[in-house]
Parts: sequence; structure tokens; C-alpha cells
Amino acid sequence: MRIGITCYPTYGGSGIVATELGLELAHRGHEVHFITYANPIRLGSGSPRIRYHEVEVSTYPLFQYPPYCLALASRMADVARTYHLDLMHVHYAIPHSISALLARQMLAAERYLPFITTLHGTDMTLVGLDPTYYPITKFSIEQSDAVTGISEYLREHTASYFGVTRPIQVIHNFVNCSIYRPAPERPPRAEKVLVHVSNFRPVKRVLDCVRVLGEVRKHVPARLVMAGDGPDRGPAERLAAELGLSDYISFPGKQDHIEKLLPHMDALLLPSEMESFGLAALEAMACGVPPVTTRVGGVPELVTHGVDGFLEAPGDVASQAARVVELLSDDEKHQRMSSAARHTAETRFSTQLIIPKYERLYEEVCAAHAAPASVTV
Ligand code: GMT
Repeated sequence: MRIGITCYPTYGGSGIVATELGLELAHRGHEVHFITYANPIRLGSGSPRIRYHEVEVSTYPLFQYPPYCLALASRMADVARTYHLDLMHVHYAIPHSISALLARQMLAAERYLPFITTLHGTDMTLVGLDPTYYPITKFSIEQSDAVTGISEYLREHTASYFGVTRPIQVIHNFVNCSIYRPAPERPPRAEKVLVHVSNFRPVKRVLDCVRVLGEVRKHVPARLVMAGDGPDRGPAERLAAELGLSDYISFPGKQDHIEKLLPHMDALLLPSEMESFGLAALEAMACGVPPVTTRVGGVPELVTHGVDGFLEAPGDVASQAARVVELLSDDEKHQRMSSAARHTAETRFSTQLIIPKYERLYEEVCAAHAAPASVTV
């Protein structure tokens, strides 16, 4: 098939899922066209079946706010016409599904260009609930040819908060278990290493990671790697200094190859206020790194408490730190949970299991709009 994909190409779970999906689809023989304002971060040199079409937004003195949504719609229609796309798949509802709707209308005289919207989380739980965006978000979901959500939690949230009655298919986040895998050997070390990976937005509660490390170090020698970047990075660095932890926390910034770092870590800290799924936890689990995370949103659909990770309440630093200590001070338990985490990733969320769900949906959506076969009398 010929598939157009639009996403936020910068760091963030939805862009990562969209990019990895495009790579997997190309690997399976599909032609994939990314239509975005920058080259998606994990695309790398891509593959011969992947093309990238940049959306350029011209400015004009009259435009206090350059109309990205319109530039994107024009580019979608142009690429769909030139490359005969079968459908558009947009990730993150706002504004991508509205642009796809406009592109569908722009091409209506020639052919029907269906579009699928995948909901990722903050598009529904934060931004979409803002009164400014609520009506258009609801409208864009209703107008999509199909809608998917990355967890059961997100499906229920969208149905209840947006009063959406149309079906929303749950297709969980996925991980390539050949790329994300445990280190061949993990020599025992006196000082354990914790890792946090995020875009450092307030919803991630990154300051809790610093506080957790402070508590953990009262019992176990440990350090913390805070990978990623975003608004709460500065406050986290300042808190580390205030608590006398600067020597034990590193901030290496955004990582293009997190799969090289994760396998060498002992536990992941993901103390988020909300996660519709928790892709960072899944990637760590595939590398055999158990997550200590929060019982929110779709995370319990991924992590089974006490088996392949731990779930505690957001903000409960003491309980989260106690779980980390429990994990790091018992090698046998750590090994058991590490194997269980890898097993969960492989048996429930691997690309082999999840990508065919998207392919089936694409076929269904296209079949629903295929021209009826002409009948010869
Ligand atoms: O939360 C983020 O880091 C970014 C956000 C996004 O849309 O880019 O992530 C959301 O999508 C991810 C991929 O589907 C999910 O795994 C994350 O749980 C979700 N984040 C939230 O719900 C806060």
C-alpha cells in the first residue's frame, strides 16, 4: 500500500510511534510518505521505500500566527495526488486530523482519500480538553475514517469526555525486540544506575526522579541518568544541586539511540502524573530493565505490579524509592523481574504482533471506499 504519515517529528512518544510504524511498514513492503515539518528523529537514513516531504510554512506580516494546519493540508493533498496514496494516517489529533480532513475534501472531486487518526494521550487528556480545542478535536475524531487509541484507558477517556460514540480501536504501543534487547551480559557492579527518559514536561514529574534518587542513596549506592530535554530540565538540575546530588545525576540530553543506553541500566524511573500508555517503560522492559512507575492511565495495561515492574501512586516518592531499593538490593528478584519485563515486551507488544493490526485496519478502511466493481449485464 502507499501510506502517508503525519506526526510531530520532534521528541515525544507519538512521533516515535509514528516513525517506528513507518519504518516497520516499509520493511514489510509498503511505500511510506512522511509529511511533517522536520525529518522525524528516529527515521535515520530511512529505507528506499520511505520518502520525506517537508511542510513549509510561509510567513507574511499579516499572519501573527502562520497557518501551519493549512500548509499541512495543502502538502497532504499534493503528496497524495502525486504519489497516489491509498490513505493518510495521522498521529496526534490536533491539528493533524483537521488537516487530513481538509486534504480529503480538496481531493474529493478526483477520488476519496481516507484518513485514520491515532490518539496518543495528551491530545485527548490535556490539549483536547482545553475549551479552545475541544469542539474541533471532537469534530476531527467524528470525521476520521477510523480512529485508534494506544490503550484501553485512552479509548474509555475519549468516549466519556468527548461523548464519542463511534468505535475506537485499541492498538497498543509496540517495540522492536530485535533492536531493543538486554545486554548480552551484565557484570555485577557496586553502584547501580537508574534511568529516566522523557520530554521533561510537567506531566512527567521529573523532579520526583531526583527526590527518589536521594531516598534510594540512603540505602543503596546509585546514580541516575536523566535522558531527554524539556521545560523541567533546569528545575531538575537545580533540585539536584540543592539536595547535594549533582555528582550522582547526569543530564546527557536528547538521545537518538536510546536502545544503546537502556540495556546497561538497572531500573527505569517513570513517575508520571499521567501516561496513556508509557512507551518509555515498554522500551526499557524490552531491554530487560524493570520500570518503577505510576498506577495511572494505561500503564497498568503494560506493567503488572510486582511481576515485571512496580506501580505506585504519582507523587509518592517514599513508596517509589522503597520499590527501587527492593529491586536493587535483591539480585535474584532483579533477575526475575528483568526476564519477566522482556517476556512481556516480546509476547504482548512486539512489532510482529502489533503492526499487522494497523495493516488490517488500512485494508478495511480502503475496502470500505473502494469503487464498486462494475456489473456487466
Ligand atoms: O508524553 C509524552 O512524552 C509525549 C506524548 C506524545 O504524544 O508525544 O506521549 C503520549 O504518547 C505515547 C506514545 O503513544 C504514549 O506512550 C505516552 O504515554 C503518551 N503520553 C501521555 O499520555 C502523557
